[in-house]
Amino acid sequence: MTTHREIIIAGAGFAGICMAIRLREAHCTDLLILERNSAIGGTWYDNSYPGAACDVESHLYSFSFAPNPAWSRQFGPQQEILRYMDHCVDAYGLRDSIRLQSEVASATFEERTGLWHIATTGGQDYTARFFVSCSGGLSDPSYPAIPGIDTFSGHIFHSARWDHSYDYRDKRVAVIGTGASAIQIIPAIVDRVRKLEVFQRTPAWVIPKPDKAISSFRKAMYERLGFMRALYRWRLYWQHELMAIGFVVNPGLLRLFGKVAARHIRRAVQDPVLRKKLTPSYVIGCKRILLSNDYYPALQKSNVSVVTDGISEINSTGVRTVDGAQYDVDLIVLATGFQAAENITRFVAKGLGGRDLTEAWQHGAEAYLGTTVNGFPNMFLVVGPNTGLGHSSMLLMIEAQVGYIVQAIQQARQRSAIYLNVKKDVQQEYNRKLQDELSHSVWQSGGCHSWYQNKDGKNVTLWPGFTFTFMKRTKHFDPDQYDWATS
Ligand code: N01
Repeated sequence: MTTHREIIIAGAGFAGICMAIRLREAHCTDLLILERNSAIGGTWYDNSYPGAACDVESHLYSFSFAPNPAWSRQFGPQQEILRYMDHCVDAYGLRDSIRLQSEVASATFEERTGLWHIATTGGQDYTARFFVSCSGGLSDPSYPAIPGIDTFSGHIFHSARWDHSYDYRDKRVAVIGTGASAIQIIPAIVDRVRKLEVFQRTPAWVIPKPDKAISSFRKAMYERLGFMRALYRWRLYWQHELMAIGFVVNPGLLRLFGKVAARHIRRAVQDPVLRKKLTPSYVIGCKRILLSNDYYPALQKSNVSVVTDGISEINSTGVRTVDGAQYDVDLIVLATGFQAAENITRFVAKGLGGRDLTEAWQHGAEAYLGTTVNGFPNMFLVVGPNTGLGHSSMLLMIEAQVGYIVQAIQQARQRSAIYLNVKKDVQQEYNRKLQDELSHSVWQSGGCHSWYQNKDGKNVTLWPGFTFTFMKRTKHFDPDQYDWATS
């Protein structure tokens, strides 16, 4: 049996929840969210590893329309963020509009009717006039292609698929990778494990994390005096926006952060050999700047080794490096990141003339305003190509995209359109300018390769600028940028 809804949303993370809330407010109530997990939360459900917390302040990393005066810390822990998301789902009456354990496998556009046919991996079929992909930029783990990985006889899992049934206490543990996830996991487990081998391929720039508990007094003040909370959010917003100048306008300005990071490592790491190992050679900002106060202290504990020789193989008992050293372990944690620049949608999408989205994106994913793709009418992407941020809260971008999509759907309704399709030249020109701006950024010129880039080195993930510029671009939906099919 096929179920029809006017709008189907894939994913119940921050993007999907925001999309549904705003659509309902705009009286678009015939909608359904299909979520692959058995609970809502998206990346915040997946990433439940020990120590998981936000690295953007919670008063900024929350919806502008649903403030939470009760955040316990500057940087909320994962469980608290999930509770906030659950609260939003209930407060906005979305619970009944979410189908859990419903993973979108394919979405196929039918030109005659202007409908999307959506199939889930569980065999359910849906049709929808509008299809919104909110499947997230960081949802599919990247598993390293290390020879012999399948032969390991111990326990092995990815950081975003943490096996909580496994007791790692008093075990020998290897963590592969030293990115944002690893630097939270390592301090959280170090005192419980017998031995911790940290396999670092490229060191990250790490600056102190200005994290602390928010006092009861401040929480009460934010509760009673909403403008004080709003003022605080406003301050955080501009503090983060200033960083964008360094990322895209003048990478030289990042030198200040470079000094902070260099001082941090000088003060925190006494051993010159270890300090050298942990000091990156690329310009700060080229890869994500990490925030932590306990990562360097954790690495200096007596049960920890930082291994910088490349991994040659994983065998049945552990990890072998190119110098021939063998590290026998009970558990391997793959903190190796996500497939962010490839495989941007998590399902097969076929647009006009049966064209496959993967084929359309063979030279790198691109969209107009990160939201619509020529040849894929009535389809919208939240957190689509080049909407990611290196400097601030993704929720700012999500809210901007969602507002734009609501306007597009309202326009289509008013015109009784069968479909709207972004013009090819509009998309091309937009991306030409965008890539031109990116070419001056630290992400392209800073001397590193990061998950921001695809295999050809093209940056398909980040927005090259201030969030307010993106907000301005998406504030008003311009119907002239689209071809309209009407009956
Ligand atoms: O992943 P990463 P992550 N052999 O890609 C290494 C967000 N996030 O999960 O740098 C050996 O940053 C790889 O080495 P290299 C945030 O946006 C947010 O940590 O490629 N090593 C790197 O060290 C973040 O940027 C929070 O040389 C291998 C690591 O694995 C994004 O998620 C918390 C390897 C991967 O680091 C991803 O972070 C956590 C191999 N074959 C994450 N392959 C918040 O707090 C990869 N590596 C909000």
